[in-house]
Amino acid sequence: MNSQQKPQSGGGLPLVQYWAEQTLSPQGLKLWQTLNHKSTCLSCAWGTGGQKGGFVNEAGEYLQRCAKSVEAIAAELQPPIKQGFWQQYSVAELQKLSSLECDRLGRLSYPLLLEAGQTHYRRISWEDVYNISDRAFRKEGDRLASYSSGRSSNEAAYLLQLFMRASGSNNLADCSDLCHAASGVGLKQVFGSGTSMVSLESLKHSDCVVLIGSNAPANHPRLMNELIKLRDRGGKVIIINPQLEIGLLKFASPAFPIKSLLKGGSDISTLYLQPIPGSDTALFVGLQKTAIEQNLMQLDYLQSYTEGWEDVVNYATEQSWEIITQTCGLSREEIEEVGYAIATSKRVVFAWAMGITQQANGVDNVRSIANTALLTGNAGKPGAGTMPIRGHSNVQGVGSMGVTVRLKAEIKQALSQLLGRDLQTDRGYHARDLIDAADDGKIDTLLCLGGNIYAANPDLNQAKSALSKIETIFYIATKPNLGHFHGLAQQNTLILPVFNRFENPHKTTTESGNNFVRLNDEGKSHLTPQNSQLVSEVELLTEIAHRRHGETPIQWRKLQDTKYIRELIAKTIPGYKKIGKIDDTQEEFTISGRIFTEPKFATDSGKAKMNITPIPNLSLPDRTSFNIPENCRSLVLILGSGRSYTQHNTVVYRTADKFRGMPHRYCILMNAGDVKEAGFQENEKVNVKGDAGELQDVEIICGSIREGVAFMFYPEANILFSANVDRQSGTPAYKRVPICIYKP
Ligand SMILES: Nc1nc2c(c(=O)[nH]1)N[C@H]1C(S)=C(S)[C@@H](COP(=O)(O)OP(=O)(O)OC[C@H]3O[C@@H](n4cnc5c(=O)[nH]c(N)nc54)[C@H](O)[C@@H]3O)O[C@H]1N2
Ligand SMILES: Nc1nc2c(c(=O)[nH]1)N[C@H]1C(S)=C(S)[C@@H](COP(=O)(O)OP(=O)(O)OC[C@H]3O[C@@H](n4cnc5c(=O)[nH]c(N)nc54)[C@H](O)[C@@H]3O)O[C@H]1N2
Ligand code: SF4
Ligand SMILES: [Mo]
Repeated sequence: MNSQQKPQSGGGLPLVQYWAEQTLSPQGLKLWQTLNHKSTCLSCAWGTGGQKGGFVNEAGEYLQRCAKSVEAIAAELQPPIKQGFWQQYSVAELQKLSSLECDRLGRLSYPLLLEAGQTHYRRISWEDVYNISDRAFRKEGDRLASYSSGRSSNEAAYLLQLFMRASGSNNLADCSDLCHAASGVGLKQVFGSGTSMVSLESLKHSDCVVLIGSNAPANHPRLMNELIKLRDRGGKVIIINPQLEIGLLKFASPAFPIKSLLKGGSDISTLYLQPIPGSDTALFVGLQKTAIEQNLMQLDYLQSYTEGWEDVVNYATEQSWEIITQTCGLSREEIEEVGYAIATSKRVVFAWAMGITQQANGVDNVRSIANTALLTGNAGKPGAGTMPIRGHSNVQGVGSMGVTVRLKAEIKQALSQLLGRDLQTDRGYHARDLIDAADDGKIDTLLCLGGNIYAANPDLNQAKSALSKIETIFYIATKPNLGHFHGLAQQNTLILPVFNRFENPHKTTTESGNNFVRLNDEGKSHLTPQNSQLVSEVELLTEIAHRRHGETPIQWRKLQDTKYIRELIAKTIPGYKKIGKIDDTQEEFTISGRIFTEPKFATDSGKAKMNITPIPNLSLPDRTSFNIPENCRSLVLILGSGRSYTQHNTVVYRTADKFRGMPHRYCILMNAGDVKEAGFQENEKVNVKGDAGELQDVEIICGSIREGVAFMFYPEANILFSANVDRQSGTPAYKRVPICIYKP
């Protein structure tokens, strides 16, 4: 694919084609039924769907389902993996499969066990599973751990943490540790609440959105409708991203068919800045400096509603423009233009995703955005505020339920009472620490509620070897993934098949990124008792807990009726009171205490707490530290690893990314100037080396990316690097990885 063939807008035809292919396929009818099922979309946390039907967003607007949603459902509607498959293929053979091939095997349909010394997974009964779990969880609490992903329900997540805490463990690692942890930590420090303060309704009143480090056209497609509407009402969209993502320039949304057809899409960005990766704090200090120098800072607001603002103002004043511009690689004029646009808008929403959080200074990045919002009076009023754009469809709910190593004091107290024991919450392994702890032989048992802890982590070889030191690993999943074949335990690896969200035999709930709780109806699976033995996550977790802890202090089996779990949630989780009655009222609701429409925040004093955010000192190793052969063409680059619209995290659905013109998974997107200057050519195959590994035959693709920067797909790229980790949040710096490309 050459650059002329790349689409001229995001969204549009490639996605419509996909809709058509899927919905007209033999499973098309079931797909339509599922799209209309009253449950939230499986894919991202924008939260489309729920009680009003599959196509409705939180504001009750229709036509809000995107192709990603179809893709996720289509994958779940696959037939069960063929009888005899597990006897036929050894693990060594299964390890050769790609992510896409793993997913295409079909649905998992009965429990599987791989024992030490065996070459094949084999079918076992649920009774065998519970016997193994009973032994595995009778260990010291510190040596037990869980990992979870954001597709499970609030109810399953609540049970997971209750069971782990009842077993004496605070090792509740979660995919959010690799994702938005920096947002939670940073926002909590500033506002006393770690989630978005903006509701979808509030977003509709904004006159300026600053979208930072997010590829929303691919990853949160229905957010684009809000940006299109904002532009239509004369508002501004300011993009901050080292890569020119085509869908951020122009986006063709099916919700606006006329514009899509006649104009090839709607204009999105008003201003687009391409900073050096990892430098956003410098840019935001520059935006603050602009507001201060141009007398646009909201002094009355700062004095009335914030603390610590003097330090922040002094810091921004003292930093020279030279330091700021050198660090972020943008000119003073560019920064001032954007700073002026923000400071003169009336209601600004600051929204961000992984470009901000997956950095060695992720928490500082988040706080520098919050400081900028406060300095311009843009927090705590309708249409304005800070809005982390969350990833997995229920990742935020999983965190709200207490699946975290940083348990809120109020939840801790309520849970201690419920469990009749003191909870250990001082220590706990988040996702990165868990891999290191396992590597040090400190973990005996790991329970994975979904996800792919192996492929989501940096340094795949380390992840593999660390997991192999754990005695027993339980993978609760709907479909096979790379982790099931590479992340093998020392003694017993179990894969346990469960119903997905739209199949559960009971009601469940989920929480969107904008704090809206949805109710999901009971459903039915296309897998029948004749060809499968699925259980619900809730049934599985309650049974494991019952076998381990009996009936005291909790009657675990009673919780198989999820209504009782919701009653416990209502009693113990802040802001969730309404969930206790949701079965009767059917009323979906916004969690209380999180959306700030007045400048009174959730801190002790009610004021926002501002602190300086140091400008990072960024550097890159030179080529000698990569130990590559001398006298070959080479170039050191900053790699950002992320996703294509045709994958969902570690699960690849299709190989090409048409929007970026990347025809397959082993491509490296580079700036054409860099390619030329270092003596390479587009489509040439090169070696890519990081501090932990190397990939060969990676094809160079030229794209709209800042000089000195490259982009590759994860999880393939995770073999390359070990990643710096943000000290404050534990998030790996997946977006600023030093690499060297060379031609041996
Ligand atoms: N189709 C699809 N949708 C998804 C997912 C998926 O895998 N596929 N995953 C879901 C999940 S779990 C998540 S967390 C979200 C992720 O959603 P995003 O965060 O939008 O996705 P990423 O691809 O990780 O990259 C985000 C953007 O950050 C930019 N970036 C890189 N470095 C920097 C930097 O230093 N500064 C700035 N300002 N920008 C930078 C990249 O160019 C890229 O455009 O998507 C969710 N939705
Ligand atoms: N280099 C690099 N690495 C990254 C990132 C990056 O940008 N760059 N992003 C990071 C981010 S943001 C995230 S969130 C993580 C993602 O990390 P994870 O959440 O660990 O990974 P996923 O690929 O989303 O997990 C998918 C698996 O979940 C299982 N699953 C799906 N639905 C269900 C269900 O209903 N129940 C259960 N029990 N299982 C289910 C399926 O088996 C599927 O294979 O990766 C991180 N890793
Ligand atoms: S925007 Fe997100 S929640 Fe909405 S339909 Fe698409 S994937 Fe689902
Ligand atoms: Mo994520």
